[in-house]
Amino acid sequence: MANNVPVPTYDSLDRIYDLKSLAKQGPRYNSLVEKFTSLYGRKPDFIARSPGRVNLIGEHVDYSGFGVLPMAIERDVIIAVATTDKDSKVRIANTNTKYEPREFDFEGKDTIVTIDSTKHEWSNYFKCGYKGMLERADNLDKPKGMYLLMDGTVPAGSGLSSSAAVVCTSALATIEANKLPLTKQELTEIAIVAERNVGVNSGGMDQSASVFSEQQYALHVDFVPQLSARLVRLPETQPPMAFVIANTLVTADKFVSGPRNYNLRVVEVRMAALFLSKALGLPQPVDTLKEVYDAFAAQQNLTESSDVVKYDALLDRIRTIFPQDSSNGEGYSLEEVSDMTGLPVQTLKEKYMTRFPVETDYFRLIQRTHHVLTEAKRVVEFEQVCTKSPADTLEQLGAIMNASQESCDKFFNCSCPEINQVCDIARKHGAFGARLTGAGWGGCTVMLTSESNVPTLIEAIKEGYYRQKFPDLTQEELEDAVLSTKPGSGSAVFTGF
Ligand code: NG1
Repeated sequence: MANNVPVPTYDSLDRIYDLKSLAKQGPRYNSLVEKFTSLYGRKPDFIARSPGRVNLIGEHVDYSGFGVLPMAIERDVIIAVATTDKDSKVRIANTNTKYEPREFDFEGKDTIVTIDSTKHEWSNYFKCGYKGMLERADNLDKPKGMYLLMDGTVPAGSGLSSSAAVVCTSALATIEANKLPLTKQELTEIAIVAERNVGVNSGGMDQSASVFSEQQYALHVDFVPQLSARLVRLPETQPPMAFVIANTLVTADKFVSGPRNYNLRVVEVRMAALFLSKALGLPQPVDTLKEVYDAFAAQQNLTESSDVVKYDALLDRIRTIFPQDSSNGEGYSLEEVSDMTGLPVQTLKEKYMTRFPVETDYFRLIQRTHHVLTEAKRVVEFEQVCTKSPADTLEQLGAIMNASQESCDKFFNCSCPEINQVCDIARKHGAFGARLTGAGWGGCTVMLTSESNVPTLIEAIKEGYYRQKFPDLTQEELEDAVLSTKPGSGSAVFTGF
């Protein structure tokens, strides 16, 4: 796939959305243009657009260096833009009146614009994209002034990457307004770095999915040796497939639960990689399970073999390699990890537990390794089913998603009762597969079903989950909590109004 191409400009919405969505999207775009015109007294020059995303398979494998398979969703952020040469001021408003209009000035080539990341302020996300872009624009002394009106349909804070959608759209609006010659790859790289300005250390999956996706395709994103993305066509099935996303509305605050959840998992898989490199007699100690996987394949002369063969060989080899723990299967104490890796306890603490604190009595290296390797293998298998498209494609893809959920729950312990409940309801109401998506411990689930079953499935989740657990949700909150989507297209500029 060509990553070094400019972001496309379309003059027809059917290049961006599924035909069935046009009846909704057409009026939405018209209304944006009308509101823009009445707000600023002129028509926009163009509309920039980037979508949110959902990860289909490949959970908690990215920080071990393995690839993931997200897709863009239809929900997106669109920004209508007009430019002026009279000044370099940016005026930004939002169709959602909860977000008040803001104005800021270009502060010169060094600062570009000040972003106060201690404040939870919606316009910061626009500033991120704007600043990221202009930092790269060496030949531009004075950027255009901009009039902007934003409309977003990706629910905020739901695990669907609303922030990446805003940052990518903002960066794209800035590129287009100033006629900067940038490719999709550059836009993605800038958006990744730019989002760190609001204090989020993002890995790159979200921005890649937002920029590179295409209708009908998922996206295989690799992180090593460098960030790269490749389109994976989702097969045309009979019945046609659809995805439903349901937010459990249980929020896991990463900062509060990090030491016991996310950050601890990062430490456990790194400890496992170090132990395995020693136990397998690999040429040097390594930090990630992907490095273990690559070095083991080389050691066993499997470099030319298929990925599935390599995963199976490694999984088979490590089945008996971990020592017995002294906690009856709870996991290893720090002292035991010290014996296994040959690093003194103090060194382990400094290496793994200082920058991001972790809280635990036991390190569950066997279970975490099993999850990561089987999940990375499931990414490969999911892609293979998509490519081969057998008669029972939906059943096979669903089974892979269910196996992922089970592994997340049993081996990675990143599910929770609410996620399990939503997945159970889904499977009983026509989902071929259902799993958590994103970090877990709450957040969103994704389900694979047939297009015709979408209303039944959504109603079953509303009835069996939301009306029981969150009876006071407004209609709008409910529509944001559970939604259907198809693999949507990535960033684009629209001029057909
Ligand atoms: P979410 O919960 O979607 O932000 C997080 C990580 C991903 C990945 C998944 C688990 C951040 C910003 N994102 O995703 O990189 O590790 O968990 O697969 O930390």
